[in-house]
Amino acid sequence: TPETLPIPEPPGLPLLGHLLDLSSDLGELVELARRTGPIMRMRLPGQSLIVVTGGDLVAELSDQTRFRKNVHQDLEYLRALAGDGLFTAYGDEPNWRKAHDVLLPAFSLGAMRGYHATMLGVARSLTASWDRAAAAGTEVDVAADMTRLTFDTIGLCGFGFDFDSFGAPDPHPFVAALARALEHAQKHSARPPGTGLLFAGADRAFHRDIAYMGEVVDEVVRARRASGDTSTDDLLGRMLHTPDPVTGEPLDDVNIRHQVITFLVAGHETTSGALSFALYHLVKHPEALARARAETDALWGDTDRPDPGHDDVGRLRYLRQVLNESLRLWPTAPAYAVEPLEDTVIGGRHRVSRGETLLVLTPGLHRDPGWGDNVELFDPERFSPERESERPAHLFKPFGSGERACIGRQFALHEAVLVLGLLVHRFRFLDHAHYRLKVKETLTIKPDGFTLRLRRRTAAD
Ligand code: MNH
Repeated sequence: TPETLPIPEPPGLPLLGHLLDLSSDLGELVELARRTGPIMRMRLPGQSLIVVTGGDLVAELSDQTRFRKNVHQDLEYLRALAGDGLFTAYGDEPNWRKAHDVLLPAFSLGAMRGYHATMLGVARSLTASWDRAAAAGTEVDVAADMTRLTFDTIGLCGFGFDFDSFGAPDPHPFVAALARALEHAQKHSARPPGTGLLFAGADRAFHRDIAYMGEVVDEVVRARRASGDTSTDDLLGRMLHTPDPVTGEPLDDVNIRHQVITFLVAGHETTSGALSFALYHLVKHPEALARARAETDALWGDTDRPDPGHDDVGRLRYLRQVLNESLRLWPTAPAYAVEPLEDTVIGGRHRVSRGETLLVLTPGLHRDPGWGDNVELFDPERFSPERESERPAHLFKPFGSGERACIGRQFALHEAVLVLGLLVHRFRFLDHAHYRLKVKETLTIKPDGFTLRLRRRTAAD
């Protein structure tokens, strides 16, 4: 057996262990990892977890013959909401494989052709709303509007359901219930031990919200069944009418409810945050913005109402680099966890046990020295084709890893690049408040309080 060394552990408190570190600010946790090393052990009341940020270690953890996704305590808690849906399913739960096989074709690169027109329609609701803000001289709350956009997009592309977030002043009650439930789940993970009773009221509200969301989803499913529509063009149609190749059966109704909620959760916050951070970086880096804008001008000239086709999105290469670089610095789902299939040694010297949580903290990984010296610098050139081919594998994991990686990746990228293209082509962004980045953490991250004023571009600028 090789010599093994204990995993470094930052100083913690006697009873709370590292609870305060883990529930504090993400930037501080990344900084703690930077000081402590590529791997560190954190202790929580009743459990411990290992935080990994080193590129070599993450490459090792990406070996699916030795590691698989770990459903840790926070994900476990989300199962109240998303059950055995794709994101929260255990590795050996039969419904994971079944739903994965049924849904994977709906997320292939080719499938984006089918969603493009719907995505464009929602993007136009956003630009119309921003046109009004530009004309009135009012500011827009970037993250709030990106959330309206991504929610409506996944609602329509996934289930033919229109939340109409740009039409109504208040969010749809479903959106409000979901936001409350996610906030509750987030707070839950930071509760000190033994304080459960204090939260009884909040727990009841959480379960009320979940019950309400279940009813809304069940009604959408009932309406689709009653309509006699058996097409498989959207996610719901696929789930209702595609037999699983192995069992020959479609997904059951409870599982479909869990999947719909999963897609609504997973499909909007992360993409909305990614769009918001990308706009933030563009606003703060005029040379990158100019280059992105030139790229859209080359495609769409100075037409007032460009009509981007599906293939145009693939041509916005620089904007795609901007988005990647933005996801490097601020990966909006900032961690994923794996567990060893058997007791093993990692990095040639640290013993880890079967089933133990190994949390990959991606903002830390994305600052590994393998990225070069200036890891804090926003530089979309890191994602130019030449530089990408030189980079070691496994240093960039905004979408997780392996078979449990993000199924919605192409969907998110198509939607985000399309929208960024339309926005930089149409508007000048005025950083009226000299915004200083403040990251808001829910289960995902986004820029907090980022507002812009807008001006429509004219043919001359
Ligand atoms: Mn997504 C899993 C990040 C957009 C649906 N997503 C993951 C994981 C990460 C992630 C990281 C892996 C989590 C884990 O290992 O525990 N997702 C993102 C980011 C964006 C994103 C950064 C946008 C940018 N995701 C989307 C969109 C959808 C979606 C859009 C749906 C339309 N994601 C999922 C689902 C899973 C997932 C479903 C779980 C997949 C599985 O385990 O089979």
